[in-house]
Amino acid sequence: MKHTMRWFGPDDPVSLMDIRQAGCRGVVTALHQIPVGDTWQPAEIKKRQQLVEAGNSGYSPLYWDVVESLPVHEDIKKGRPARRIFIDRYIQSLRNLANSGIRTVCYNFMPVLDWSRTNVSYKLPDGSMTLRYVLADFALFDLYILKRPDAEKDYDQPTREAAYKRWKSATRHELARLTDTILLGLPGTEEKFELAEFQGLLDAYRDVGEAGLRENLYHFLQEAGPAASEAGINLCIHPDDPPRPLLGLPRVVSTASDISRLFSAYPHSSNGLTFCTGSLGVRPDNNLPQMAETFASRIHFVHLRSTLREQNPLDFHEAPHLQGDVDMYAIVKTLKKEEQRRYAEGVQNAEIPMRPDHGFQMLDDLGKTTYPGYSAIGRLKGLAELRGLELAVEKELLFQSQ
Ligand code: DNO
Repeated sequence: MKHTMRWFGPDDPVSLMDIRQAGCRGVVTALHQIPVGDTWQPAEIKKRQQLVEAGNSGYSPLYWDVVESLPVHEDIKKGRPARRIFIDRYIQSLRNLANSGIRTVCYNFMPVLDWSRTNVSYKLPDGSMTLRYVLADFALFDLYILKRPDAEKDYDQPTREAAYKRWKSATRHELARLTDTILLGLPGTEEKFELAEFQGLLDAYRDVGEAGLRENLYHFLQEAGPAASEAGINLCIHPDDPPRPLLGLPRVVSTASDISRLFSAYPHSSNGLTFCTGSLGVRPDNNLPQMAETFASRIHFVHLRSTLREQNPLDFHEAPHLQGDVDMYAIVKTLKKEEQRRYAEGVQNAEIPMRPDHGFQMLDDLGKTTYPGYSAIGRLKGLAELRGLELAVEKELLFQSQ
């Protein structure tokens, strides 16, 4: 696998030098400064490429390998008439990226929110910090802070009771922190949603529903897919995180069946997947090793990370990369076999870009402010472990083939 790291751009406290020292060559980045829905112009793309390549001096030269993300405008997700304009711009951005030599583009189709957690600094007994999602805290926000109409029916009695208890005992500071965490804007931005406008954003999906969101995703793929294929771009959709509906919003990229359906909407290999083990692995009914095998030929980008379901199986926190509920060995083995198949068949760019997804905040990073999940040392630790696993799997496969 090609080892890559995410870089949020010039304002990222983790530097390109850090990424170089981690032993990566591929950089995963995006033009976060461009408003969602605007075209990524060739000059802006070039500028970022030059920035990434600026410090290159022989050993471990860096290059912009993967776009994460080229965000999809909400009007496309909602199927509004204006989607025509935004899809055209999206296609233009894809062409501009392809002309600059960038061929892997990650995106997601989660309405309003990207990934969601209830705590981005959950302290573990050893003092390191990780990301956590507790359903009762989410319900607390939904029922007592946002006060979303009809929210009650989305939670069972024990969750509602737990949410009420937590709400009664929480301090103002704790409630403010929870609100801020849930309203975090898109990754790579400092922006947050405002509580007052948030309900309006959710309401706009009331008439879309699950079937509508699926239709809109398939429409997007049928329009943008052929342009991607023609330009030689691999689109890779990122699954929902967590993989279930939130705040009354539908989510349609959470299970194996969701993924099969979106592949059939435009059955070309450029309509692919970001195999994010941390997102998909939260659901016990997602059999990850099996999904990796089923979808292997359509996996164009990999996020490796593990989660651990807690006593209430709807709660989880992010675990060390090789621990938790994800069978990382089985997954890495399937991905390595897929690479071998691609090599054998002479597929161009047979190596699959992989990044260690998230990492604990630990050691010297504890005092620093970084994007949640994206401090340097925790990700480096994850990457180091994954590289070791990969090497062992490689040797095992070699041994088996002799
Ligand atoms: C979180 C990330 C996601 C991902 C987007 C892709 O850490 O994995 O925010 O970048 O969903 O569109």
